[in-house]
Amino acid sequence: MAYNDIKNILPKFRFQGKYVSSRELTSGNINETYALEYQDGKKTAMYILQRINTYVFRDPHGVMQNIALVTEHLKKNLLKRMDNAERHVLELVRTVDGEIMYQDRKYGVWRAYTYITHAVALDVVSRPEQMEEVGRAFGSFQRDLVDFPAHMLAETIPNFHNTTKRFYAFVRAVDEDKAGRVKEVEEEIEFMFDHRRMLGEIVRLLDKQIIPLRVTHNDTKSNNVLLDDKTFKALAVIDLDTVMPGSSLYDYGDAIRFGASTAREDEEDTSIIKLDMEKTRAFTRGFIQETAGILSDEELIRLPLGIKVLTGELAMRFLTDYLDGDLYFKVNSPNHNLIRTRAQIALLKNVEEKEDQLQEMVQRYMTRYT
Ligand code: GN1
Ligand code: MG
Repeated sequence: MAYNDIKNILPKFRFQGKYVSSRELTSGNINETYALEYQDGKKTAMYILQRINTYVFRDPHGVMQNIALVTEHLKKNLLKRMDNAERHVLELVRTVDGEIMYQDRKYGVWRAYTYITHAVALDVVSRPEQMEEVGRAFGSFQRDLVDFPAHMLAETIPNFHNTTKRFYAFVRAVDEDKAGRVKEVEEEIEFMFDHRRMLGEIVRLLDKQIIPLRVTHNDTKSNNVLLDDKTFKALAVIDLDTVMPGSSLYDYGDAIRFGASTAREDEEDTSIIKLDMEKTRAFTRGFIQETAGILSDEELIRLPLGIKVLTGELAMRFLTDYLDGDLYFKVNSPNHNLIRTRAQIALLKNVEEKEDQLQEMVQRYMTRYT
């Protein structure tokens, strides 16, 4: 039960009023997340409480310092174009001691936010218009961080999207075969080897400075954006744990991989997994419009590469974790990471078939919007 997991943590934060109820939110793959309701006189106050996964985030204090800096910066830029940024940026709730997180040997590391109400985070994007709003949200996020001093950010997960290093980690997992699963996944392993060169392409472009390093979100799933629950207009970007120096191609590619697929990330029936071109176009419009004047032509023409690399990267990460015995991602069955791997491979195959269409789309929007 949610309450038992968190009852000792609740008094550590500056939540206003009397505790009423809580429920666990289960869509994230890494942290534990709870929605809390408090009654403050006549007002209902809602909060988000999270336990940070310290297997994944080895430096939780670095993560929280990044978030404090980034939210402050976003707020400052948002207030230049709106009177009230309250529903547009996450706001941390401090601990009773005024700290940005609570840490305890027994209970782990916790942080809290005020809950943005009347909002939805979409695990599945059902309409192109919603996908365009998700594109707008990540595009303006990129724009609002363009003047952020990148050297202030801790690298919360070193080499997070470094697919070259991730390939070595994958090869190591195959060699070690810790969970004895290699024999079941020969085909998937071969697929990754066949895609090795493509997987390293963004890393090479960054190394050669053909495309720039920017402050990026790095986890741009549609459910990391809040939309207004009536108008479906973009409100705020959430899940800022991996905001770090990265590439615009990562943010673009990861968002399409997740939100423009015809199926969920863990769909078992791979025959129904395709890239939805209408949603892809919608996201791309929103993203390119918001980043006009910021992204270089070298980046824009390579957005389709972002989709391939990120889809391949996730296939490789899920497969690596499957081989390691499911240490990193939360799983709800012993095969969950394998199902995810196969789904990403199916999606990547379809993206490869649509490369010409994708290239044409980007050219068209570049002429129209930049
Ligand atoms: C994780 O925490 P969540 O569910 O938003 C992961 C992402 C993956 C995603 C796949 C820190 O994101 O990189 O793309 O799962 N986050 C981390 O669903 O590894
Ligand atoms: Mg998330």
